Amino acid sequence: MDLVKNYTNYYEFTFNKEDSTHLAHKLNINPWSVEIIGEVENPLTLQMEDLLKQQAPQEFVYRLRCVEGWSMVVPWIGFPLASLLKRVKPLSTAKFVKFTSVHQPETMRNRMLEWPYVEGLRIDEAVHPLTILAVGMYGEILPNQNGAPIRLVVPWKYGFKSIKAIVKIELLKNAPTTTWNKYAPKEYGFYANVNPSVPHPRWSQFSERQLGSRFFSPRRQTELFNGYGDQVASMYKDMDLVHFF
Ligand SMILES: Nc1nc2c(c(=O)[nH]1)N[C@H]1C(S)=C(S)[C@@H](COP(=O)(O)O)O[C@H]1N2
Ligand SMILES: [Mo]
Repeated sequence: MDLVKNYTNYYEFTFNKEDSTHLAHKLNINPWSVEIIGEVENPLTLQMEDLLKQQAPQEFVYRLRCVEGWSMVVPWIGFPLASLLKRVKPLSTAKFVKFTSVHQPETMRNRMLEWPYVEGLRIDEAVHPLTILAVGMYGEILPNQNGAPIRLVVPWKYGFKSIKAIVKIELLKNAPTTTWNKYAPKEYGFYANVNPSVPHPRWSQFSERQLGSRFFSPRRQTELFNGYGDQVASMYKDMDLVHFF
């Protein structure tokens, strides 16, 4: 757990994976609300307390594979995104979901990218049962640096899709522009499905360094869809995964 807590990517604060632990402590997460709007019948703004009351948190043990080539196993506490989206009644015109992180410029002082951090999914990906909103990990409340109070986790995609500190969820007709894709479109695709046979332009994605394994362990061979192919491959059956990387 110490490893997951102290090796985080939180670029609004820093490039450094250790410094985000103390820098993110300054984030103000109380009160917190999440707005769910767009192509929905019943738009909502939910206070964090109410949101939690309506969802029964469960544990989901997932492998997290970062695009940088490391991975770890994290026991998240959360609930399927689908169960929250059900409450706003998506219209048939809702084809994509856009997620926006909080932006608190007083504490988020790294100027690397344009903030707020934005991510997106196709609607079928968003309502897939593996896609969760996490509010905790290791049986405890989510630490700030890991995305408190609420973050997305999409286990078959590279870690950058799993956006932290969500304040807004918008259902859209068209694909949103997302932070990493806008910054370097040739390096970070919209889909970002884990795929060992599509290298990043600057490094291979064939294998990964496993963080937190107890003993020295060799690099793990990266699996297509991070090993979740049985459950998700059907969503991409007619798609060229090299073109739509
Ligand atoms: N808002 C926000 N969300 C984010 C990031 C970020 O910098 N800002 N980093 C992403 C990246 S690159 C990864 S690998 C994961 C890391 O999650 P962890 O730090 O909890 O392990 O969070 C993702 N979500
Ligand atoms: Mo990442």
